[in-house]
Amino acid sequence: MTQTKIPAELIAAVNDKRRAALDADYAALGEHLSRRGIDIEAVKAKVAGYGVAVPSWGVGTGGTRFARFPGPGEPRHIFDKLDDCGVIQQMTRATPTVSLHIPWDKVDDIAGLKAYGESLGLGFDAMNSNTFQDQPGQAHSYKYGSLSHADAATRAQAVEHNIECIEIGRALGSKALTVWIGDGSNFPGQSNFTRAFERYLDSMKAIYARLPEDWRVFTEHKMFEPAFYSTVVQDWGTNYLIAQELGPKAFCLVDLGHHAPNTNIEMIVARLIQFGKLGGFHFNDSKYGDDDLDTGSVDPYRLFLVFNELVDAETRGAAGFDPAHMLDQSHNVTDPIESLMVSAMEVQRAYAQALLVDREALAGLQEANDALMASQTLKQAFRTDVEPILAMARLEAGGAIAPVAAYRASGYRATVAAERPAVTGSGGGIV
Ligand SMILES: [Mn+2]
Repeated sequence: MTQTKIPAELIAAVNDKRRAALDADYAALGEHLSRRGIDIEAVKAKVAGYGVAVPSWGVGTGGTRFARFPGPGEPRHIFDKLDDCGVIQQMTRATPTVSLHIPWDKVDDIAGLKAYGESLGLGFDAMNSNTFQDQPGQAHSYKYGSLSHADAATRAQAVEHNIECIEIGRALGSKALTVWIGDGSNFPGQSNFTRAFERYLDSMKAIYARLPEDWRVFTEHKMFEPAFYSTVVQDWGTNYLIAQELGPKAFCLVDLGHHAPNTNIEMIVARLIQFGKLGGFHFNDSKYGDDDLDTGSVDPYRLFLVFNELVDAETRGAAGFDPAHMLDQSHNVTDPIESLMVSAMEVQRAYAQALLVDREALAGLQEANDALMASQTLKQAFRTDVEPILAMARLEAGGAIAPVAAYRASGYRATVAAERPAVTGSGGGIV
């Protein structure tokens, strides 16, 4: 029996008030879509089957390098974080898994953690290692790098940490490890690009050798920060080389915020799919850099265009296509639970919109070099308000028609604020 943090009767009461309007909107959209030759039930079934993982660190208030302004009821540890993730899943029915960060989420009783997740209806997605900050009592510092560090003992320590993440993940039922390193340089000449990358590859090969048979490893590129002149894994080209060097269990992870402004990310996605190396996503949004804003909050069209490539690959049955979907955001001025619920729905929305693209028509327009109508074909799908499909999928799965409204009505934040005394310095936020 799944434990629910918010009474089902409360969600049902809030839903009841919106039910008639939803039924009418769903019927109207169904009629509209059927004129376009689209079966709304088929789209809804796909949306209902879609899930995106919530990052455990996302339920705490994030921060910038200037300050962090904690909110009330901050989770104190991974069990509190799982409670919050359980609420997000209960409301949206779009986030069945959680992505953990080690050592922030490390516990002695891993079996107990797994059971607690299961009791909330949550599974465990990709494990995230952390060699971008030092932990208390650590023998070697990562100030000048981790997996690519000039010192062999520091590299060995970072490799060992990643292997530990695999072991913990294995006990939790996870099937993937995500590796992002902060390694790089702040000054021209500080680091030898080639030697640093050689050392990184050697370290990653040692980690790769310890991957269980049914596991994948995702490497995540990032153009800058915390290193401001160069990073060792700076772009998708380098990331692709890594995946190629390591072998068939290695894939590239695309964090939407880890590129230069205006980079054509959907095209990167298409390339990685074509060559069988798209591992997955960290969804977020940005205006200037790695802003880690809520997914779809700044540029929902870009998110749609990414999903357009994913649905294209899904439709044609691209070989080895099985990307992992995760959110990776930092919430500075919102209630993290609200942001994560809205973001999960935004990802679902982009998926639903991409499912509406008339792919046969689009292919014909592309062949005929009809640029205007080809772009209009995408726009027609993007402009369609698919909210009734998402809301109906949520309702039928036991979730909320309007998750934020139901969550606010529940008073969950005030309840946990009373139960959880404010803590300082808990791992969480700035990634
Ligand atoms: Mn990320």
